[in-house]
Amino acid sequence: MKKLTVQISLMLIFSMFILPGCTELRFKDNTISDEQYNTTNISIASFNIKIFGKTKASNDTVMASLVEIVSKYDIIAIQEIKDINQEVPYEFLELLNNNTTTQYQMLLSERSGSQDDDKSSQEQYAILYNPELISVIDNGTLYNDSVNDSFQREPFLAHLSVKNTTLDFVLGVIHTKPAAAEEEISALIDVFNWSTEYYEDQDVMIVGDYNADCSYFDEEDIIDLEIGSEEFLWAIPNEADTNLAGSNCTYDRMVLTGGLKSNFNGTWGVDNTFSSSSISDHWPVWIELEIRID
Ligand SMILES: [Ca+2]
Ligand SMILES: [Ca+2]
Ligand SMILES: [Ca+2]
Ligand SMILES: [Ca+2]
Repeated sequence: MKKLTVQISLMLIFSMFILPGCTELRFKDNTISDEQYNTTNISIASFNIKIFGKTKASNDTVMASLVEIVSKYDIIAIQEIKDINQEVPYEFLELLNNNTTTQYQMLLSERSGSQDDDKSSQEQYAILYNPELISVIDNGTLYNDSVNDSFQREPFLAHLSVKNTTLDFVLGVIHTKPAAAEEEISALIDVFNWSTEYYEDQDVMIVGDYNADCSYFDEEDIIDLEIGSEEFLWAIPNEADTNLAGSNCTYDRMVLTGGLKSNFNGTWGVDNTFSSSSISDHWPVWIELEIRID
């Protein structure tokens, strides 16, 4: 025991003297590992485009801004599509692809809010993605909320894979009811559990407008939730301001579990490059995943 202590002490003293050398060695190690394991980065965003319906779609200035914003990302999950005829998402996709080199593809949900008491506030979710980087394993489905009726707008979930890598994962998107944010955020654990089972994949991320702050939710309570445990990574931290209003509210979140936690390279952001509330009352939030190439 004593011998070990002496050895450790000597190692500590020794390492103090060689510290500058160590830094250089570590740099060399990193260079070698970069050569051995090439990685690719993808960006994933979530955007509540406030009341995205016919009126907004007829505003050319707003639509041009939306094209510019959305085209920054490899994958973007959109909430609050409100068009009873379900035409707006297709119109937007066409406009997007007419104005960008990336030819995005879209996964579109049914109108969410299937239970009778939810039908007054139905919305569609859309996942736009760059098919050069992403392939679709499952086109997606609304979470079956008929048993517990936990959600006003049940989440939409799709199974995706990142091309040239071994990563496949479930991407879910939710827009919670503000007045029930606490109950709905808490119930997301059921959606995570269902997803891992249904898609046979531990790697699940649920993004969206959680309404997870300010008057709707006390973000200090996250730690008390099952999805606040160490199994889950809340990539958009409590200090992030995701609403255009003067208040500092972290409504929009991206919560990751499984292997995705180690794919998240720590880079996240709030795209607060616009200040016009005619675009939305939310800014997009985004993260970067770093994935080893096969
Ligand atoms: Ca429901
Ligand atoms: Ca997986
Ligand atoms: Ca906050
Ligand atoms: Ca704000």
